[in-house]
Amino acid sequence: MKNGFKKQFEKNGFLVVRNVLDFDFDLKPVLNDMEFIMNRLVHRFASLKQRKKLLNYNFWQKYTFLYKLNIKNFDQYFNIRLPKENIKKNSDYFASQSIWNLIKNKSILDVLQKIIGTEILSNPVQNSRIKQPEKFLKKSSMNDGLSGRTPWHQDAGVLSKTGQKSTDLITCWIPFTKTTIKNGSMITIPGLHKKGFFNHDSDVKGQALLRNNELLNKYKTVPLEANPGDIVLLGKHTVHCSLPNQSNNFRISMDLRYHKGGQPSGRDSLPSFFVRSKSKKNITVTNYKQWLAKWEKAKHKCIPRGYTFKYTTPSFKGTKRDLINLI
Ligand SMILES: O=C(O)CCC(=O)C(=O)O
Ligand SMILES: [Fe+2]
Repeated sequence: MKNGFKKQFEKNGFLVVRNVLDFDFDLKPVLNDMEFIMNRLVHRFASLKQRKKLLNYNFWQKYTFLYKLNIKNFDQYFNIRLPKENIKKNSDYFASQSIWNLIKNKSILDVLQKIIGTEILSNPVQNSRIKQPEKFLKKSSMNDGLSGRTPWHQDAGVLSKTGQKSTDLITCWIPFTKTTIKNGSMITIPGLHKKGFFNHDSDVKGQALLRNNELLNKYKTVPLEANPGDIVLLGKHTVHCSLPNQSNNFRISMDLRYHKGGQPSGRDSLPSFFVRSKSKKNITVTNYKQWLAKWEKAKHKCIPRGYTFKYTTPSFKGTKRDLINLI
């Protein structure tokens, strides 16, 4: 018999599970590491005279100061994943011990196990998102999913063709701040995932964008509001986007992903490894340094071709899988 979590997840395409994580133990370390990165950026980009004052700023003040410096690819300093393009030997990414601990978090894996079973792989499609109030955001970033609004999409849209077909991807969205409609929670349309994968295009930012998404306006959406400690699970066909941050505060989240053992990751050149299995010998990455080594190895493999992954958009050549023909 199906358990309650699985039933709800399959019915709605999403599941909000409350109080899975502990703020001080699981989440605060990631925020501390983000602040550590900011301190390093202060050392690198601020004048000697300003440094002392800046280092005493709080998280938000530091971020705001650094943001205004127009540092190239600023989001990348805080993003878990390798840059999509222009991959070089010294390309950096936010792969901290605190994130490794989250990926392996027992309580997260216990929830996932109820949905996909005991054989669970970490999927390399992962992001961290620091979203300041939209009123402070540069216009050019307003529709950038890492720092602004995330456009309508299904997560299968960021996988390779093989992944789109055969990966049961589960997104585990983790809030580090209270996330509400006002500060840019995600919204979704329950049940629409049952129609399968719709055609996506690339938007101006190169992000996967659901074709004809204006048709969704007639649907009633559900906000995926959550508190630190909660997790939000999404399926690969769950239609979702995120609202603008219209509050005066920051909204920080991370999206980790997992898929079923035996399936491809959908980003074949990047690390994918068992985080839970009945067979102990499947668990080959057991500590932070091994995880980091895997990412570094993947990076070096990607250097000759210059990119780490590409979205395969449009997802379908014809119009048969366009939303307009399916709803
Ligand atoms: O947090 C966001 O803005 C969007 C996240 C998202 O699309 C995802 O986690 O799949
Ligand atoms: Fe998504």
